Amino acid sequence: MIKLKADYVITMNEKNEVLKNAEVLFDKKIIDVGYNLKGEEIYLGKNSVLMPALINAHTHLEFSKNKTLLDYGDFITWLECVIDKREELFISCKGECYKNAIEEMKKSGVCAFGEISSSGNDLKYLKHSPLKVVYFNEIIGANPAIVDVMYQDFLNRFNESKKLENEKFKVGVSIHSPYSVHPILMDKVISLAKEENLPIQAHFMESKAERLWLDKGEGEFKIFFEKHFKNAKPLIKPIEFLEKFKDTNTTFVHCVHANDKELQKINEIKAFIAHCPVSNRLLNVGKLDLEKVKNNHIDYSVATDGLSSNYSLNLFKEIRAALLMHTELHPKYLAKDLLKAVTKIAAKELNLNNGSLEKGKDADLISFKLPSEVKDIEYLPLHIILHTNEVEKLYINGEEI
Ligand code: MCF
Ligand code: FE
Repeated sequence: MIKLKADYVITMNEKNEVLKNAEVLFDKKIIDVGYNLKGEEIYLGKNSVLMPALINAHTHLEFSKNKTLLDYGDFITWLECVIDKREELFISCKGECYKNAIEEMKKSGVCAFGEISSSGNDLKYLKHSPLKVVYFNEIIGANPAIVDVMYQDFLNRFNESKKLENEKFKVGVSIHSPYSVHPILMDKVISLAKEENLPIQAHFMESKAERLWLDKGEGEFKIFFEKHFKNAKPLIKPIEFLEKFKDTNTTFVHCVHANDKELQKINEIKAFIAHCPVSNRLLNVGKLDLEKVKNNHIDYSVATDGLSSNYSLNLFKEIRAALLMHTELHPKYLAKDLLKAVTKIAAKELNLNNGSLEKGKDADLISFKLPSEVKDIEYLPLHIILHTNEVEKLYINGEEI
């Protein structure tokens, strides 16, 4: 059993309590949070913060070798570039490359991440990850002629990953997007997820081009599809796409160009949004309307996406980018939401039993120090986001990593 004491304890409990000079008692699970708990305490020091460890809900570690290879600034140009360089990037990302990616997340206090796997190449490198992994096997393929082949390939990867499930490695499924997956494949994969109660992720309404293509069959995607496939037509209406995920645990990634009806639908089916602000900026697709997301009562996480569309996997840097980008929101309140986004909400998206310091939750926690005292506790989240890049301690299932 370990008892830690910190100047500030952020619980993320139902009441969203922040406790001053409080203690957290845990073994593999959180046993208690409060004052005068039993056992010998470790005091974390002046201006110390203890909080749930962070969760990076959406990444693509397969692309971790990318630094300067891909073209940023326009979504379709980036996509063409990814198609072109995908193999090269995958082949060159081996042990050290995955290790570095995980290390960067770990240093920033990440205890768990959602990995979108399109090839299965990453499996052997992630099965012994020191961080918890939710491994989303991705399905992609819009051509009806190869639906069966694509599904079989998906199933093979899925079954391989299933064999490795344990306390720290869980499996999910990912439907790449409404423009790139045939509805037959969507249905097959969603029904599998329902049977096995698996979390789902899907990229949705990331670019203006996607909006135009799905609404009208026009725009840059028309040119893109004419180049790659013959007679391509949009395969599904965005609302129909969303409806397919009713009664599942689904996270829609990006949603920058989702309209009011779609946001209402996302709320109605109790789905989540994963917000990737740096990725959105670099691919120059616009900015998620967080005010609308909030007004529609949708819970959102913040994630880095992969190094395919980011320069870093540090999750503190990512939420700082969000804080600076969303100028329409008061920084004090936005900061509060952002900390919740990378802990409690991300845990829900990934079906994990962590993300808050409450009795019975997994003991996944981080500690670090602020440069000086925060008098008004209302400003604590803001100062944490402004002043933290790396953490001092990271515990996963009660073990210091
Ligand atoms: O989230 C970003 C941008 N939107 C879509 N896809 C990806 C992102 N980063 C990597 N990807 C992957 C995706 O999973 O790129 C491929 C898919 O495997 C695009 S389609 C060749
Ligand atoms: Fe992504």
